[in-house]
Amino acid sequence: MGPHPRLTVRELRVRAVNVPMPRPLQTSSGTISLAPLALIDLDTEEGVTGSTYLFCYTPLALKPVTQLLANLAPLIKGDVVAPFEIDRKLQRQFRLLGTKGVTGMAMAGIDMAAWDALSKAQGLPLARLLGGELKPIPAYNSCGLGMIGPERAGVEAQQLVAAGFSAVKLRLGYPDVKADVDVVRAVRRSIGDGVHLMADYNQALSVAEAIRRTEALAAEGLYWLEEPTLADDFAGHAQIRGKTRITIQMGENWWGPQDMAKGVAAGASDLGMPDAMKIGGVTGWMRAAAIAESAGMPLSSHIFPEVSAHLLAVTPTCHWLEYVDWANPVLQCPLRIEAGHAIIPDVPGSGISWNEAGVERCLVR
Ligand code: SMN
Ligand code: MG
Repeated sequence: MGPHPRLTVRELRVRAVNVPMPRPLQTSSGTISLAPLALIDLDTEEGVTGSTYLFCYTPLALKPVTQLLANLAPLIKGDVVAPFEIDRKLQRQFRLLGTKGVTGMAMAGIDMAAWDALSKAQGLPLARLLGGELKPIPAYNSCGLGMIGPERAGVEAQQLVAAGFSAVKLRLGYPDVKADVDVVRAVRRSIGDGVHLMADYNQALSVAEAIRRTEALAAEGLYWLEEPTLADDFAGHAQIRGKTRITIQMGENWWGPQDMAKGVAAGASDLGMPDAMKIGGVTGWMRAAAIAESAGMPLSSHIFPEVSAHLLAVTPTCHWLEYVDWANPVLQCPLRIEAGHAIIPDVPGSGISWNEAGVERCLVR
């Protein structure tokens, strides 16, 4: 093999889609029934295109995100595809505005697309480009189990396990703790003792209420309890963690590795689960993985299963991949799950390419 060319940014193309979710997700902080995705294609002068998507949470944020990406395109046009350098440039660009929110999302999208292009140019799966191997990653099924009450949750939990998983995640935050406990018991009865059960409060509780509810849930065998209180309240999470035997999980709302470092320093959680977008793309994740390694903190992923599978493969404290199927209708090759593990596709890049017919169906014009 001869030397490979340096890649140069030629164009950034962005599309907006609202993808209907097979199972709408009722969380304590609102229901999500559409996946609002910004689809990003970073074209290079050398003919390689890097692709990725961003999850915008609400259709209200979809256009602002794609618009910001379009505004950034001229800024990086002609730049070498060197994610660290692009990150440095955009961090400086947004120093005054800040990089939490839409700005950080757009930056992460560019970063993930750039890494996808780099690995395609080398003919390597992203995990291999980063120095890893294509190993199966343990995955839990997070495709449903919103706040749908004990009866429906019991039925749905069985369906999620039947898809080949040995772990599922349940959303909590009912009006009272008895209702939370009832749902947990209904799901446990339905899946049996051999399946791990994670639970997620999506920031619903005050610290005092969280301490009361963790007492009531302590004997229910939960594998972890996620975001019992406000995500940026690290001291509050540390207080809750100090009072319960339940393993506390958080991280989907860490905005970049520095934010994560503060949470780790505060002892806010036992476990971490960065979101590939909010943590700052592949570049941000690699730095987060180093923080987790030095803290001895098991690291799971938050949504974005396609790129997260590659990232967990090179994470020293790799724990669980959160499997969601929300982007599947717009993907040419959805992530495969076998025996409860995500199978990293043996193709150049992250394995994300568009099912154009699906994109057309969901396109927001
Ligand atoms: C979640 C993820 C994505 C959208 C809404 C809620 C949830 C999770 O917090 O961890 O799966
Ligand atoms: Mg969560």
